[in-house]
Amino acid sequence: MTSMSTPYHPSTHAAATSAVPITADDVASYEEEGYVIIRRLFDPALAAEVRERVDGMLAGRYPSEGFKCGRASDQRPDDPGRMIFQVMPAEFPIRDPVLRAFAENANLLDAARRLLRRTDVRMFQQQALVKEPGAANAIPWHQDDHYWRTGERGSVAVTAWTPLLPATAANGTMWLLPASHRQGLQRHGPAGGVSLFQTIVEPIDDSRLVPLELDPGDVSFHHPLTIHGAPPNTGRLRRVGFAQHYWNSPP
Ligand SMILES: O=C(O)CCC(=O)C(=O)O
Repeated sequence: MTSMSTPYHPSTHAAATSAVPITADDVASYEEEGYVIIRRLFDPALAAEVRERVDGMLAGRYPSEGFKCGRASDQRPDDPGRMIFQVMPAEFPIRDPVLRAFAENANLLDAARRLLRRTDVRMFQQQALVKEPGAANAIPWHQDDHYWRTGERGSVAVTAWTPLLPATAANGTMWLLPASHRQGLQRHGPAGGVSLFQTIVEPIDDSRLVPLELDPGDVSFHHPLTIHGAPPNTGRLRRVGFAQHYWNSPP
């Protein structure tokens, strides 16, 4: 989930060759279910490097100029987004070298291109969302296209979500509603107070929700109309989620 901001223009458009090929079954599953999980799409050591930068920026160990860094939403003292911490580039090219390199990761880009069945796809935004244990840090049910409107723009998009630490149902991982991308764009409204985070207004069928129990290196790709969100972190371990968003649109 991100609001729209300056799109990213990569300096290189590497013709990616994937070490983990996306199969025709993966593409079919993505199109049918609105998401697909690819295990070990990249080296978990890379997730550790990215996490060091995210945590380091939040703690002030690395420069965070050019990023939105801190509380994900802080519109008022009762904003539910205050207990979620984010690192999100506000300028492109991304200033941090590790996050910039991750934005250009060939396996992720290649997977996004294959799932969208086109080659003119590029990353336009990335966002780390950190949820500490025991805080009221749910991310409300939403569709990314509520923020992006790619459907109205006639473009295609996909979100790659990966945990930088093991993500489980207990520690507030993301949950998805399979096949919900077929139901069109839902009405969104305020989520329990004044916040940048919005939620789907109508009740959703929570009996069919699927938790993304993933390890670093695993990636879930979801469609911009797939309903998703995340309950609070009620576990003992931190949850560090990292999303990269890809599309084919001109700025
Ligand atoms: O990190 C999360 O739990 C939510 C992220 C999200 O909404 C997204 O990547 O589209």
